[in-house]
Amino acid sequence: MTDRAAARPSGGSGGSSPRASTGGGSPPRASTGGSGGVVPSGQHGGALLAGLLAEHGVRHVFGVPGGQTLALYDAILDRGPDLRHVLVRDERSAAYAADGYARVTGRAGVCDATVGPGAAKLPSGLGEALGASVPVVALVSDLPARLAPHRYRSAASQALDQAALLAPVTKWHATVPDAATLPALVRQAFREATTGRPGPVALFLPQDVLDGPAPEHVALHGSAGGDGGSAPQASISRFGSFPAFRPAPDPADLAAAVAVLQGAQRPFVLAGGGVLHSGAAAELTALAEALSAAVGTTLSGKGAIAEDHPLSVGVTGSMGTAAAATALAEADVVLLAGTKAGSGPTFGWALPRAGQAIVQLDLDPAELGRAFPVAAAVLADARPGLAGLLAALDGPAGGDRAAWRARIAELAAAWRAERDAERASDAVPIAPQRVLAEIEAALGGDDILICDASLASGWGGVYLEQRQSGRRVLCPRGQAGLGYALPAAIGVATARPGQRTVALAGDGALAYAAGELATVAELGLPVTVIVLNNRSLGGSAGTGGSPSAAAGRARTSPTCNSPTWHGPSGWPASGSPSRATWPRRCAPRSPRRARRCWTWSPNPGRPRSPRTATRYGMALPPDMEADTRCPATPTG
Ligand SMILES: Cc1ncc(C[n+]2csc(CCOP(=O)(O)OP(=O)(O)O)c2C)c(N)n1
Ligand SMILES: [Mg+2]
Repeated sequence: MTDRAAARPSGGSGGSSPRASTGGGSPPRASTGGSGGVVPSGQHGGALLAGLLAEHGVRHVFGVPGGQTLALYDAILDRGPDLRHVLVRDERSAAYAADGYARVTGRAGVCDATVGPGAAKLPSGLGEALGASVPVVALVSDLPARLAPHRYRSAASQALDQAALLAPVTKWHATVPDAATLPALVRQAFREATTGRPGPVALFLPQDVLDGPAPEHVALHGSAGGDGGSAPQASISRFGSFPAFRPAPDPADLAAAVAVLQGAQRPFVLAGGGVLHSGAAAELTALAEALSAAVGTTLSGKGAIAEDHPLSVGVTGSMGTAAAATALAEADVVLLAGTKAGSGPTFGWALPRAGQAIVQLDLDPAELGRAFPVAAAVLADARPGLAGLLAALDGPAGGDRAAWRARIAELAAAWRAERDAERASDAVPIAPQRVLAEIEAALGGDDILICDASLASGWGGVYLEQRQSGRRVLCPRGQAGLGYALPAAIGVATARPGQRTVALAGDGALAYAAGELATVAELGLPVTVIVLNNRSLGGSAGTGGSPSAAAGRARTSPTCNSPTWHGPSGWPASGSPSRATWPRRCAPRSPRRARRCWTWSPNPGRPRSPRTATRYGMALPPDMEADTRCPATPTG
């Protein structure tokens, strides 16, 4: 046992003694360090777990300890600096940090939480990762076997049914029954997280498994050590990254998809986060060029194409650009690439609409045709899928699309002109559009902007032009929970200490994560926090509604984000058509009024007509208002 392990209180808040539960086996010893080799006899389960993390290429673990996880903490210390623990202020932050870390590294993010109250903080972050298909491995301690049967009578005050709590926010979860099974289940956890559609997983680790002796002679497959002569290294380490495999498309499916795409006069590609997960921006751009297709992205897919590319129309949907909305409405064929095609980017599934042929490419077979009926479907990882489509194009695609290219250029130019006029604002208090222009000017190509939920995502998605492809702007679109940006920035900055990371949050969102300011300061992370303070929970008021949509025309800015709508004063400027419809009691002019804002609700019980749907966050092109397929609810 290391000194640290020897000194720690047995059982911590769980109050159990590891020796009691494991029969007082031989004391765990310090690990050997390094990332491979054979776990020497006499080590504890925590050391074995740390070795298993290392064999998957894990460098950082985000979390908050409890008495039940200290063996893991000991082992991480022993493996430093190759493996480091990042102590955050809240397990929710740990999960968000692991999510941000995964999004920018392409490796599974890892977080830890202790049994009961620690586990209870994880669902926000794991839910975000589930919705955004991000691989996060949550290591959650559990009661030791000795106490587990007493869960029903509140053993150790931590008698939570953790599996039931985390099941809805994980792709897979398992309890490790004993140390002998630990290697297989840790490896399965990474396999589940990074294969197919990536997602979060939870591994429940009873305290006696972590504290008790590890099995003898477990071979670890690490980059720095031997593999004990068993499985080749790549077979395990690849599951630390995603996509762990890149399924290739079926040629017959490619041919069918290409037949639809080639017949298009006005093709549009809607690219989602799957394209970035796959690192397929180059393939997407090449295909769009070959097709002369307009390219819009979801917020999660921002960066799938450089936004100054002549075919780019920016972000689509209720937090998107007018150019994207109009191009999508005018297209005759739409390729959905690596996107769930959820309500946000599709205007509540109103676009694409009936009559527009849809081709869908996705890694998850269950996605194909889920949101929209499709004319052709391709099951593949985005990179080989897009490359396959390009290769299958037979000669010049669909004849002359010069008119469509000109139309795309016209829409993009009009949008940019309007955007730039807004960004040039010298209003005081400062308009968010200008804030984004300044951020754009200040950031280098590799720097990262992380937007919080609510209006910050719309501002960042639309008013920062990302001129380099790749994942440079992160938005929490999996769950859209407030409080994402700062902890995710901790994950990003930990992964990329050489780059600048900017967290952009509303005043409400920052309050969720304010404790993490101390983490940033303590660790000296290169994180800048910018608060868009409108002194209100602006976006919660029905996602703001769209003044111009209510007036029957397409928006030219994020639906919910016009400063005349939700600006720093929180009060619509005179002349806004929204003035008549916006509930005046949500104007946070005074603290008293701001308080009322917290309780305002857009008649949740009342069924919504298409018109009210547009008022609560939809920005449809002019002829679309009566064709809303689903009165979408706003998301933060
Ligand atoms: C954890 C969580 N709780 C509640 C919501 C609902 N919600 C959506 S937007 C919003 C207001 C956000 O206010 P702020 O962060 O100040 O941003 P603003 O919209 O004012 O720019 C709320 C409460 C949410 N998305 N997440
Ligand atoms: Mg606010």
